[in-house]
Amino acid sequence: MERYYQPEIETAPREQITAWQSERLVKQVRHVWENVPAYRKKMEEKGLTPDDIKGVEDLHKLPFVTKADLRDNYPYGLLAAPLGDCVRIHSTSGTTGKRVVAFYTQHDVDLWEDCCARALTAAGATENDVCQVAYGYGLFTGGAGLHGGSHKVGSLTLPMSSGNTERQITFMRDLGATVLCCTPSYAAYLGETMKEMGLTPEQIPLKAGIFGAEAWSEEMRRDIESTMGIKAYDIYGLTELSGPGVAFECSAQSGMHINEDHFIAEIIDPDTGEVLPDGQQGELVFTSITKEAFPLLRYRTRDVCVLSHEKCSCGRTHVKMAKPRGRTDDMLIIRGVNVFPSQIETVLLGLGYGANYQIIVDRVNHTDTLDVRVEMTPEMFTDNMGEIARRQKQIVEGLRAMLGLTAKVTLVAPKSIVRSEGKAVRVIDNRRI
Ligand code: DLL
Repeated sequence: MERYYQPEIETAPREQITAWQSERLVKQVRHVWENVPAYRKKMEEKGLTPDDIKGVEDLHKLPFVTKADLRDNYPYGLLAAPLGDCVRIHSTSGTTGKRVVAFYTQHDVDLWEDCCARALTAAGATENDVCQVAYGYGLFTGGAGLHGGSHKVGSLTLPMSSGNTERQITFMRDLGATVLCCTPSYAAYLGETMKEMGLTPEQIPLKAGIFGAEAWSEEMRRDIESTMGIKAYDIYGLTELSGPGVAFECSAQSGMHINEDHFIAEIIDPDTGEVLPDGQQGELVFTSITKEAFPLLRYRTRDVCVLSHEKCSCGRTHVKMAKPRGRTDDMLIIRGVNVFPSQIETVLLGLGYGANYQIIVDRVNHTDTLDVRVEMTPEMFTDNMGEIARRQKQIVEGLRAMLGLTAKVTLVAPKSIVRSEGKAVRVIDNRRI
């Protein structure tokens, strides 16, 4: 039977959800207008006052907020609550430019943890579970978010943080951890290490995993599920909106329910800014309607995704987002062709490789080059040159069918590509240097 953390909210009828959203949006617009001069200025530039926003139907009138706005107003410029009311800061893991700093009141932390508790409950966690949190703790939101959610559910929480892989496995076995929270790439690494230690899925106490913070494919899900003998659920979020738990997967494992009582989602055409209908792919835009300290109106996430309002078998009524394909800023343009790293991953996993690969893009004689380095699995490892050449050719053909591009593929020995304990970095684009 499906369990919910907050059934009256998670299964509310559409009219109720829209009513909540309208009421909260109106309040939020007034809140930022009164407390954040930068927002007021942006609205004034469009000739808007809070009176122009009477409900969700007026959302499209509001200006977008972009990462550049966050940078320009760093660190306190978009703070909408008195500093004395704020209790927490988190920050993005971004490596370029200034970090984004997000603020939380106690109320914001509470609502965020509720969202994570919904995700954990949807993955089957209860007060009788042992929940191992192997997302990083600190400025990153992964550790803190799932940790708080796990407390709310009442699970016994193991605050492991990421890294120290053998110790993770020892604790998991000694304490009988049943739920694992970490990035999918770290889950794959943990699974690989368990296999090397000779552990079979039956010897691993886990039953579920909650994996997010980076794009991962269905093939990777199947690999992790079979290695650990678990159900692997996706979870989505971003620091700017709170952290993990903006959306999460349910038993249907076919997209993530967006917590619509806290966030209004839109899909827009990234070039024109036009709002697109359900089912069309575009850039995901969120408005946070319950946050006090750091509310964002129409924030452009750069994540490329599709929304669906189709009825879900789990009974939840909140809109679902498909797995993000990647980010508009992750998308590589190689010889004019748009390439998402996730497409390359799909080809590799489909041919039986793991998620240990590297994509190297360069420009030689004014022409883009695409090199893909792929690790052989221990089972397929060989030094037979004929066999290696056959396998490389097979990948080249798979990539050509998927992308319409010819790549140079190099198979490398097992364990030669460095593993990630957090978000994996798989693309090296030398063209920008
Ligand atoms: O990654 C928050 C998080 C922590 C989510 C733990 C899930 C689990 P940031 O570091 O600010 O926050 O990065 C946000 O990561 O805009 C997406 O591009 C990407 N991302 C997050 N979750 C997913 C996912 C956290 N499930 C950025 N699938 C987002 C694909 C994801 N991409």
